Amino acid sequence: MTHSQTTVEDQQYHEAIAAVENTLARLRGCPPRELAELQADIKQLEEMYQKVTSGRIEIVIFGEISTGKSALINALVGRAVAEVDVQGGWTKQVWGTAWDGVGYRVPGLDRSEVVLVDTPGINEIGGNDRTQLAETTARRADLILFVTDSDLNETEYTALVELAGIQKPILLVLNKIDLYSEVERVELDGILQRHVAGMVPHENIVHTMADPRPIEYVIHQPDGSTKTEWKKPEPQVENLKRLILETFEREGLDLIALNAAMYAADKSDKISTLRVKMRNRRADQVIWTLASTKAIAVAANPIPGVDILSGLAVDAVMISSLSKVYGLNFSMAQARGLAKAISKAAGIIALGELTSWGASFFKLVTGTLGTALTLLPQGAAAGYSSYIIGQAAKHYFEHGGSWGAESAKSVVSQILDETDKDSILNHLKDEIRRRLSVNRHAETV
Ligand SMILES: Nc1nc2c(ncn2[C@@H]2O[C@H](COP(=O)(O)OP(=O)(O)OP(=O)(O)O)[C@@H](O)[C@H]2O)c(=O)[nH]1
Ligand SMILES: [Mg+2]
Repeated sequence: MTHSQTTVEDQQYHEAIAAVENTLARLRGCPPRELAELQADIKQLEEMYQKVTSGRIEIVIFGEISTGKSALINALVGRAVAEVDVQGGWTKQVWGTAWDGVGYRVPGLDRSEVVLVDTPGINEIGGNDRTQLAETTARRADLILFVTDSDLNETEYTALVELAGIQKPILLVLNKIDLYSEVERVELDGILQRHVAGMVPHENIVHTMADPRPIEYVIHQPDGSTKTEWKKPEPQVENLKRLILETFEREGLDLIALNAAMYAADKSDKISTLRVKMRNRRADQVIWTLASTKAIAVAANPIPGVDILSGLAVDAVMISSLSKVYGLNFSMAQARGLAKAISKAAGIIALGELTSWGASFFKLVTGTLGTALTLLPQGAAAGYSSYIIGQAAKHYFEHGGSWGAESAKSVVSQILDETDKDSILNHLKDEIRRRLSVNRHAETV
């Protein structure tokens, strides 16, 4: 991959290419654990690199089913490249076709081309998939054609709002105007203008006939008689083509440059978000494992005063493991210190207060385990307090090993306020069940 073919002297354009290159390098340099989740992004960004360096402009066509999106592609290209059908939901895949006849190429880029991208109707693919597919396709687009054949319904309006949110130029195409009288067209135009105000400027609304219905022609014969014949009028998409060309002439290079830069920025954000997410997931794993360890240990060691009952050893291991997740390697002594500080700050969680709900919790667990644990609601209390200590420690490590502007006490009470005891206990119960079922010695607890 090289962009040596470019003779473009445009700083913004070269900055955009550099942004894509840097983000690609950042993506490829991610540790293996992250790389596994970023494969699709790397591939997409490589494609974006190809796109911007070769000067490929993508026009993506969105709209509800049967509004004439595929017909519009045929009309623009001038031959039947796309399948058109009266049956709604005909186009199933996003696909593209080169629009050679457009007569535009980004100045200075020899390999530059314009591609028309057809998409399935926005109300065709279900729920999340639809949003996902539309989102990825729209993010690559340099120019969006939104096709409708009447006033916008709610689905169309929502889709348009989403598209407008990604800051790409949008042309609103009112297709099938052969079905409306002149008066109706003017009226519809006014309604659309009002409905898309703030998203699509008036001059970007355009009327087309991509595949008009046949009309009856009267033919005058040489012998003076007349006959009628049904014929399809020629498609009318010239004004759309003109508008597209004007947009390209005005900002062709800027469009692909801005687009690539935004795309790279999105991917870069994604790495950061992924890091936070993965770190969070690992931290929670550590917390659940050790909170359930403590619950079991406490339940199995009912003698007050035994160190394990205070849970300090387990909490210290938890905190030291958490510190590693956040790249801060706490020694066991440091971890103990932090565990103590948090427990002290959390002094409000008195064991007594927890025993009442703890009792019912452990009865549930012992349904499969015999009777030993029934007596020890303290186990549940211990697991729960570990969870709280773990969450507080997480906050501490997320802030680079400090309580930030807050105190340990306010952090802990905030966590307590935000924590739903029942759901924590249920999760803990599942965790304990899971652990006991994989541990064949569990029955002897
Ligand atoms: N009257 C009229 N019908 C049109 C026009 N353009 C397309 N159609 C008809 O509308 C129907 C749907 O056209 P398509 O191009 O398949 O629509 P689409 O938006 O691609 O539909 P999906 O792929 O199903 O989402 C076909 O029967 C076309 O002949 C037009 O300008 N006028
Ligand atoms: Mg189609």
